[in-house]
Amino acid sequence: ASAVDAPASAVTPDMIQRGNDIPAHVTEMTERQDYIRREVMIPMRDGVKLHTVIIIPKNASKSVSKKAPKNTQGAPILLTRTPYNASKRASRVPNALTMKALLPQGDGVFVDAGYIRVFQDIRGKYGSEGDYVMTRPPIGPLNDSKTDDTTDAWDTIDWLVKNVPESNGRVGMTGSSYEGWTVVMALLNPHPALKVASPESPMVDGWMGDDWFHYGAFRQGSFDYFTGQMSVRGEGDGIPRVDADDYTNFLKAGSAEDFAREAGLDQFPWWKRMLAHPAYDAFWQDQALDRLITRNPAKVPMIWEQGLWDQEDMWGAIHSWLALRARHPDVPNILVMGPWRHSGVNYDGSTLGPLHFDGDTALWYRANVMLPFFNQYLKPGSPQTHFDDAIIYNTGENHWDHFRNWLPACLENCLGQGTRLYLQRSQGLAFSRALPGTTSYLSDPAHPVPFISRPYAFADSARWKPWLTSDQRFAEARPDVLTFETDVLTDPVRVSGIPTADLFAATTGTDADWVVKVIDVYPGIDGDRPEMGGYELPLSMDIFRGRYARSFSTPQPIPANKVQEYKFTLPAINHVFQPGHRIMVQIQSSWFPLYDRNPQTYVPNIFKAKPGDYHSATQTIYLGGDTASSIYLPVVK
Ligand code: PG9
Repeated sequence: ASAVDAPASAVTPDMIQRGNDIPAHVTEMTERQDYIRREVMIPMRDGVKLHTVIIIPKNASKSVSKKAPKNTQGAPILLTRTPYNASKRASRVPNALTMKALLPQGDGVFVDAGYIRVFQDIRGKYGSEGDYVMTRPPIGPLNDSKTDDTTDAWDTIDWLVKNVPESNGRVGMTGSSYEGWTVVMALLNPHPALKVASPESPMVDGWMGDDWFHYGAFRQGSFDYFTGQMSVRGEGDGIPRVDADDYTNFLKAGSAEDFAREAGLDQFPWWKRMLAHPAYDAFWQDQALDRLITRNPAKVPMIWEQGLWDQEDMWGAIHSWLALRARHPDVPNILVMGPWRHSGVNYDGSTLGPLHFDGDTALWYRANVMLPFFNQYLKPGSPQTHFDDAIIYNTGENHWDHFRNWLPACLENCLGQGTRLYLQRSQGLAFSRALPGTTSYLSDPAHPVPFISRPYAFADSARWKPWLTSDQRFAEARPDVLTFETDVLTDPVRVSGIPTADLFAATTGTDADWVVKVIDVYPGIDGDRPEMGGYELPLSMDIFRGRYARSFSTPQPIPANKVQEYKFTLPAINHVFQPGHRIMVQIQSSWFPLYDRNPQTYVPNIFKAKPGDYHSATQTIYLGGDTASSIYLPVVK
């Protein structure tokens, strides 16, 4: 008999499909998880509600027992306020069984220590209500509303300590980059329950050296960030490209504004504000948090953290730490710099690019510094910590250094501290004063120097993250990059601090960019790691837009063919150049497409430079005599 012939079987009552297939309560799925997840909308003082995800270890609720001694009741809260999707931040492995798998790698030590973890979407992003303003300035001249991320942090902490019964009423804040910025904002007027904070690579001054500009040179990778962040409340897309190589895409477009216009960025109020403020005017000064944090310093103990190869926010942590220490030495204030890329503190810190470190340096820091420091203020009865005020990885000897009074000379300004390493004739570099002379190169904006070997796309995060460690031999090979190097070192040269570039230079143009790099050149042959033979490892590099040599707020044309001094600090280093290595300095006038091209003819606003404004210029670096170009290296005797 075929199936068609099969006699119909009788319908029994259990086969009837009625009612709701979604049960009123489902408990089984979460029963095996070792945490409880709550999603709440926390009301702010103006009625706007912010979406907040609270992850509570199940044993935290058990600790809230009447029988437990009072000071052990409840768990502390670790809070991160984010523009990057609180739900996603709190679900590394979606629906994980364990809180450790659920939360980001960096949270592991806090999970083990029984913390409650909270992620909140900032105003206007993802699940939160309200309007979004890019790194919304504090209430004041640039923000005439009654709320900012200081009040939002306050209201959130107030709600959490009153409405999370498993909490012990104590809150710590952490977060990297934009999330680090939210920590600094909370510190401008902290809620009394905020007991400790760690701004990690915080975005602090977008003009001087964090995400948007470095000393006035604009970072063009920002454009994809703008569309990603501001085209929708959730996650937007980057900008579509014509070519696989962003060198080609940006060169063909023209000025940064030309690229932005083609990409439709005119629609974004934030870009319009930026376009109108290329110089360090009140728009940037009044939102630079390293200036604001000293006005009303929180007494909250804090650890400022950043990477030694932090490709996004190199400025914020160290400058805030320095400013606070100078004006308010009584505020507990530690600086930690590890051998990390941007936000690398929260991942595996065993390697970066070609470099191998002494174990997982990031985990070491989280477990041995950050957690005990947070415990001290958040878990009553925890041991007191006794950390030095600067804990900096030594990238030449591969270990941590602990300093009691790091950068003593930097209380007001680090400019010009250290031993002068002079640029010499015939590409030499030495601590002795150079013979007078000059050396020149032709800088052509039609053929700018790439910042990384081509082809490169900003979307390629695997290359972006470690790019500050990339071998500089590709640049040395170009005729428009000047290279100076010492003899092979016979003794170690220990450096610790903030180098200063001090160039005496002339240009045939009326504006110019100056890129200066301090590089460790490895011995030519490395038997153990052949790929490191002759490697040119950058330790400290930056770019300076020449029009700002006299004033950051009021740019001026450079007088053509006249020698001028350009003096600016470079990112901090803590390194030993080993015997057999050489110290190298490279100088060039473009770093493309990371930084927009300087037309080399003075125009009021470089964003608006026209094709006819871009001209080749001969750049001449002066050596020796009264105009001896040098690098101030923070050499430790
Ligand atoms: N560096 C990123 C950023 C911070 C603040 C503003 C814009 C970008 C970040 O990693 O969050």
